[in-house]
Amino acid sequence: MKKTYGNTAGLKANQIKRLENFYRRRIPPEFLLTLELAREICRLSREIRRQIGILVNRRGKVCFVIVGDNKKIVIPDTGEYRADPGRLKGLRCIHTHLTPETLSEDDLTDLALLRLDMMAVISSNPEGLPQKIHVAHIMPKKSRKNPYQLLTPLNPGNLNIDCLALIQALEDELARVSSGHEAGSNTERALLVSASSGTKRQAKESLAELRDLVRSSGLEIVGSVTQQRKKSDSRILIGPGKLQDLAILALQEAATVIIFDQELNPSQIRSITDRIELKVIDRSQLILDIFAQRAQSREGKLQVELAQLKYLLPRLVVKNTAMSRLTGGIGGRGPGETKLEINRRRAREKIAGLEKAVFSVTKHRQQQKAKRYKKGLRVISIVGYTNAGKSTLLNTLTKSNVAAESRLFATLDPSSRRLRFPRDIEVIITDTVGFIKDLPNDLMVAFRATLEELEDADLLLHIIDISNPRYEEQIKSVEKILADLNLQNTATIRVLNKMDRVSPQTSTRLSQKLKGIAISARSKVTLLPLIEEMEKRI
Ligand SMILES: Nc1nc2c(ncn2[C@@H]2O[C@H](COP(=O)(O)OP(=O)(O)OP(=O)(O)O)[C@@H](O)[C@H]2O)c(=O)[nH]1
Ligand SMILES: [Mg+2]
Repeated sequence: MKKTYGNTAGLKANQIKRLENFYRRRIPPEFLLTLELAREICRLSREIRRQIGILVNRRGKVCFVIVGDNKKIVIPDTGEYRADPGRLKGLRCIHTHLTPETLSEDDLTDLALLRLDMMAVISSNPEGLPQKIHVAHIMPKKSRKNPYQLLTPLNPGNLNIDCLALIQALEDELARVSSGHEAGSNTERALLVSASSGTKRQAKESLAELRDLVRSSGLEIVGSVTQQRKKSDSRILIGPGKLQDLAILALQEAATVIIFDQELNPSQIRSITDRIELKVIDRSQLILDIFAQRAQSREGKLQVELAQLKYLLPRLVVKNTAMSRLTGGIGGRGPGETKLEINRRRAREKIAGLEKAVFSVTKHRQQQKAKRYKKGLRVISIVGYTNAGKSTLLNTLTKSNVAAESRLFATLDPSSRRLRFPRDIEVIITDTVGFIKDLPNDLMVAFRATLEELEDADLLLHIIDISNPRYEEQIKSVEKILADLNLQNTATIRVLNKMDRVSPQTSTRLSQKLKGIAISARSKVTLLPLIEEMEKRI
């Protein structure tokens, strides 16, 4: 016999037995509940003065019996039940209230967060006889104001509501509304969340960047939710009402992952995934994931995997629901499509191994560098925000073809080329990984070795995409990272790229304001002033 969940302390043996007996009951598929079962639940609930709830699957089987206190029940972890994107849970909850009242706010929250088929409440009169039954389900259509449908209250004598057909119609409608989503398709559907404590404008710009990141990562964006917070709620970052909106939107849009623009600490991830049954990742994890997809060289792969494991380790909690949802797809992808190892002990061992490996690769590279140094070649390094046009500039300058793409973090592995100036000086010019604001610390540490190459640069070209509305913030982020790397005193030329995308006036004005040289990295002729300046400085 299955055990009863919840607060059974102090119940008599026969009461526990009666509770356990509910597991034996079968409800015909068209019925919400049988009258007999309704009566027994109400009688017992009165007797023990606690709420009683049952979770019933679509075949009419009682799968969970729960006892609460006089005000609420707590639904146990139903994790092993299906939670396919855009589908309901396959379980409905029917529970008692001791005072005659309809569905409470908490009931509706549970309905949404747990994606229950339905939520029903029975109240009883003092004799323990069931009164009207209130039932709600989620609305499949996007109506932000009224995401729930309340059925006309049911008489306990008439509980044939064609229950199974109703639930199936609901699910069909959900599937239809979120069409475009093919069942079984591999593209993840992301719902973005920004809970910013900055200004509205900052939040908007940051979310725009998150969109670019998500697209670069190959996910589909199905919606976004924003909340402006004075002080972020340390537990779940967003308010309970917003979390509820989020759960319903995720269901309506068949989202498979929720991505926060803000970094979530381990306990926040846990609190959120305790409440909402969906994979939840943050911006840092998204960036790590993009890096994992892009890493080509052995060194790059090792560094990314190290960063991922270090990031995940403190988030591998005892109760493993948050992470067990992370086993596939975004957030669970290691470089080269290997699944991330998500066992704590093995993660630690692996980190130690990776650190050794990174060390030896780095050493090898330093030896190579020493050789180059002997030849006495000067080094120019191209740095800048991701997607600013660094690789394009390298290509145009040296007629090579390093992959340049309109996605963030196209380049991960540094590449070096020789460049001969008109006056016959030869230098080495290197392209580097792009920078981004709030670069995850673990990544920064992991890429330190790569970035330390920049120490050897005799000259830095800081590429700025002046056609990007966020260029000012991007300059600040890049300069901050350069300062972190102790490079603030290295000779630097500011290169204002993509001048072809702004008016000539703007480009002239910005050249003066930012004290830089405007170019269009795609067109060789625009590079002459830059080449001259480089030659002068070298
Ligand atoms: N219109 C215009 N587009 C440019 C220019 N320079 C680069 N681009 C485009 O901007 C996009 C990004 O260029 P990349 O050279 O890959 O940028 P990156 O700085 O190397 O980016 P990451 O490697 O991702 O950090 C590509 O689609 C380029 O074609 C330019 O001068 N004008
Ligand atoms: Mg690049």
